Amino acid sequence: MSERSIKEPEIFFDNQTGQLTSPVITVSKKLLSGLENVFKNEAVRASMDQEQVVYEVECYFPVEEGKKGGLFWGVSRIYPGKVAGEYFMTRGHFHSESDTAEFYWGIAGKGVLVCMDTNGQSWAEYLKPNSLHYIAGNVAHRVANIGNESLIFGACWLSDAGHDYASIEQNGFSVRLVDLNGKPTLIEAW
Ligand code: PAN
Ligand code: ZN
Repeated sequence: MSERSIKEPEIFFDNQTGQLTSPVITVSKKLLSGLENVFKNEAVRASMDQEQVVYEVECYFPVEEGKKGGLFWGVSRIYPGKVAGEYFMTRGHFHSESDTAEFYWGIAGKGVLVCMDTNGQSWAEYLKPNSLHYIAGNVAHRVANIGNESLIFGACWLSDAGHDYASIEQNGFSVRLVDLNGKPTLIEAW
């Protein structure tokens, strides 16, 4: 009988803190300077500290982008803050490859996931620790932090999904999430 070795894992994910530990992580940071025209009040965004980090994403890409059949994994952290009453949020996107779905799940903090289909119909749901969200293909998705602490959520998507930011840059979402008298409120944007 020959003995085979059992490998130690190289990648760790802490479900409580969102800490991803891997020899191969890709980190991207979005500063306020990189979010031109994302918030309704562009003048206020432009007048704020442009070096402020709004959100960052740590990703594990086990295969090259565009490869069919692979999976990507990421953890996003949105810092608390607002631009003229509108909560700090991700840019949001459709996937470039039509009909590629994604899972999001809440890890820490309080947020709202805003979705929009290709007809401009929007809906939103709270994203909180342990909540699980299936985002169907052809549905644009964005997350806003409605709390006073960092909002952390995980994501898993197909390696050939790609990101289409252009449609959202041109038209935005049909709803916006704003603080109205201390309450997160979804309002029509179009
Ligand atoms: C997520 C998002 C991440 C950042 O990993 O890419 O939360 O949001 P934006 O990409 O809209 O800036 C995901 O949805 N991947 O497909
Ligand atoms: Zn996505």
